[in-house]
Amino acid sequence: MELKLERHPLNPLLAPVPEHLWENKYVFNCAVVHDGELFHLLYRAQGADMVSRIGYAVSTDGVRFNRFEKPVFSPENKDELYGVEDPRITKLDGRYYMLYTAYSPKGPRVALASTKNFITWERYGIVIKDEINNKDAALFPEKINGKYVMLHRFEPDIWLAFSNDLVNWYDYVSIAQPRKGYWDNLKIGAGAPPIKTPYGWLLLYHGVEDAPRPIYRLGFILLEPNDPTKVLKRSEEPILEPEEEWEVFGGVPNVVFSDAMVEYKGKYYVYYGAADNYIALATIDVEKVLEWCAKV
Ligand code: BMA
Repeated sequence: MELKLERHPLNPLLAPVPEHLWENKYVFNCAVVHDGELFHLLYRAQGADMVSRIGYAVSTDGVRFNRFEKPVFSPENKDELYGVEDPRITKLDGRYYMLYTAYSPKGPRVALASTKNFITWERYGIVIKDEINNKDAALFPEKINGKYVMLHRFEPDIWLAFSNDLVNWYDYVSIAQPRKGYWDNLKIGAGAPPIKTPYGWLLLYHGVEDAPRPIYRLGFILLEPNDPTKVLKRSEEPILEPEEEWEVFGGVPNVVFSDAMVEYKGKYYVYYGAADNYIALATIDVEKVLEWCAKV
């Protein structure tokens, strides 16, 4: 049985705001956490200057969001000259840690910041130090075998790295690669931070198909609970692909791209950027996903 996400009828949930210079062109890839009461959504936005900043919106139901007028996280140094992109948030030791892409003339690289309130931040700078393009980074929500674990992406594979302090990372290892003849034949990257299930770590990821206009789709990967370098299962078919007009046409056409999956009321809520232009929501029953995980 292959899994499919269902789009929420109120999509797209967030669109650019014409009156806000920093977000009047595109709003898209977002991190979302649910703290037991509220959904906190941090999203990438671009305005007239095409620099990416991060906006904040909050919601009680995960669907209707109240947005802040000003960005809560903006470029602050030369490593972020072109923008701060694609946040992914994980709660660890009572704080929210955000991995994001710091984009500059040196290319895209992985940086870390943390917060307790989504408005004031502590910054730790670039954490994957190599002078190679890197992005699509996400932290596991707990230590595995005594170490913090991060997903990241040296093109075209999904990689892991390990750390004792969240700032210094080592033991980079490729764990999943593009598949010839499949919808993810060009490059792949982590989506949301992984969610623990009885069957292993459930990782939402994006796969890109080599086409004149590359197509971004979503799928699941299941990783071994105590050794997340091992892939147990991977979606044969995409769980979501660009179909709606606002997914097929926009800032970058043919893109569904997610940084966030939240478990809420028996469903996984997957928030995604559509055509690098809008923010949308698709859901799936947790039970269905667990059935899929169980059949390894
Ligand atoms: C990727 C990232 C994403 C973006 C996607 C499609 O490389 O930069 O931020 O959504 O391309 O343009």
